[in-house]
Amino acid sequence: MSAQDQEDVYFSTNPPPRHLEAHAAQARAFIDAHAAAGRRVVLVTSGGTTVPLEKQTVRFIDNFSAGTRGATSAEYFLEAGYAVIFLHREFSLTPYARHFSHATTGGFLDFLEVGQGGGVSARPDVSAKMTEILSRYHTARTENLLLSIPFVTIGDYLHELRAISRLMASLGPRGLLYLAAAVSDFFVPPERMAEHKIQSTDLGRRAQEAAAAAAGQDLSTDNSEEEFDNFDSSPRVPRSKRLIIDLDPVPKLLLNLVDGWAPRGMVSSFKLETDPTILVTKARYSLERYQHHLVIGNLLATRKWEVVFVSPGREDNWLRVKRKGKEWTEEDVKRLRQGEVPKEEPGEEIERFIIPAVKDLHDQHIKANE
Ligand code: PAZ
Repeated sequence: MSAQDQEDVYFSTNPPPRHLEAHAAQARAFIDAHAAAGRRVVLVTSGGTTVPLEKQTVRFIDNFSAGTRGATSAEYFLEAGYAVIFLHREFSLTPYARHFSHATTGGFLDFLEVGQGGGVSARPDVSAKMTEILSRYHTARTENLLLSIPFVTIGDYLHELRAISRLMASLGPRGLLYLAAAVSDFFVPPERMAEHKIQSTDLGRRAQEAAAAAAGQDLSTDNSEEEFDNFDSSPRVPRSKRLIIDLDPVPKLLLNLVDGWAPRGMVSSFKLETDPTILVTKARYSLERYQHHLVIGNLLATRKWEVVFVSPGREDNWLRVKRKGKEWTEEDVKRLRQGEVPKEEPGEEIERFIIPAVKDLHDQHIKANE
């Protein structure tokens, strides 16, 4: 099947999210305003996509991503003069709020206190930091530089990504797509998805059958939405004891994005691996397969310490953060590259280095294509 056929099949069989049209209208207005002002726009995708197991979803498959990379990158893009569309997993980390919303030392209420006059104020020890971050946030909001659009499922994400990328096409080479979301590779297609909560016991199953019988349906022969087993072969242990999830591959739509949705924009994607021996090879493979402009490789364990830029016609470029009070030795770097995490926390945010390096490549992309 051609890439276009795969796209058509996927989008015609997987329903769009409820707010797609409203989100697209917001994105269009945002892009038009910034294009008119000659400002660059970046689409940052962030966080994990869920894979629902039921249409009325109680259970879903998820992944580890909290959206740190995307939310942090969005802040640095704003600092670098970009307008940012932040397409993110609902309730994951967001720019600026991230400094207080997901702190390991407590929730955001822990940063506040009731003053003597009864009003609420920031705790004195965080007041300066909060003032500075709040002021950056207010600038982004009042100058309309940050548009946040949420998604939840893999289907929502792909619909939103296509709609917004197509709008980004009007920016030509000045549009930048920075795809940092952790996107599921597998999903349950709608025709094999249970309508209701999957039952774990015979009792639940019998109750569903009784309800179906009362409604004049026979579930034993009917392969309708009430049939929750999405696996084709006959199970060896009773249904009441097992849940077999048979997932289809999510179509690889990056080629469609690069060729069709935003053909003149700069497209950079991330490649996540856990095995250090395959990271660069997989990043290069991705670049060759999708013919885009940049793959940023990172290892799960060391992603806050080091990344590698893989781009056409250039040497691999490793970016690494400084250590607190120490220099990197050759031996340290070797261990890091093998996925060994230093004991201390990173001395700074690696996005501080990633974003200027991406911007540099974007400058070159604009020069070559405008
Ligand atoms: O959200 P986070 O900061 O915890 O993780 C970021 C990341 C590892 C998901 C991102 O850097 C990334 O590699 N995204 C692409 C993942 C993929 O290969 O699909």
